[in-house]
Amino acid sequence: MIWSGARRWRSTASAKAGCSWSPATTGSACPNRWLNPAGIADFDGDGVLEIAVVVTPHIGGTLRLLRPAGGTRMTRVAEAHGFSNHAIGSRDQDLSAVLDWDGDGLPDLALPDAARREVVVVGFPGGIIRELARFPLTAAVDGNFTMASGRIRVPLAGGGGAEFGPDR
Ligand SMILES: [Ca+2]
Ligand SMILES: [Ca+2]
Repeated sequence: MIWSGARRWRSTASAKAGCSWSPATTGSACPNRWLNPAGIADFDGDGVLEIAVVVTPHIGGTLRLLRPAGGTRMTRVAEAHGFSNHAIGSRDQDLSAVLDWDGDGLPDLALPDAARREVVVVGFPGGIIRELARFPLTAAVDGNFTMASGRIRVPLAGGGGAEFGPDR
């Protein structure tokens, strides 16, 4: 099962150890640690769904792969710095896409870098974040990613757009 941008997982809580995970609430054990979900899939192929989120996407966001550990608890599987999937003041929160970029049968994740001037595609084989591709953009990402015919469409500031797809 793969889907992205699952808004019901929105939370103001950090998923780091010691902080509670509180979907769809504004209360948090760790204030000012907002995170934005990027995708939900069995990213490492172990039969269990993981949740990819970007923690603090406005201030040097960290991509974090989390696995439900019962109740409201989450286990951190992996993380990498340098990502952002939300711009301050924007209503668009789906700046990411889940697809099997490298054709290995495992879902991969495309999302902007911290400056939202590049699209980065990462995979999670073995629970380790691995960069698969990186595409510089002519302008900043300015809206939700969409998928069409297996390719990612990215709106850019100024009204343009970019499109990416795996070369297979
Ligand atoms: Ca899994
Ligand atoms: Ca893959």
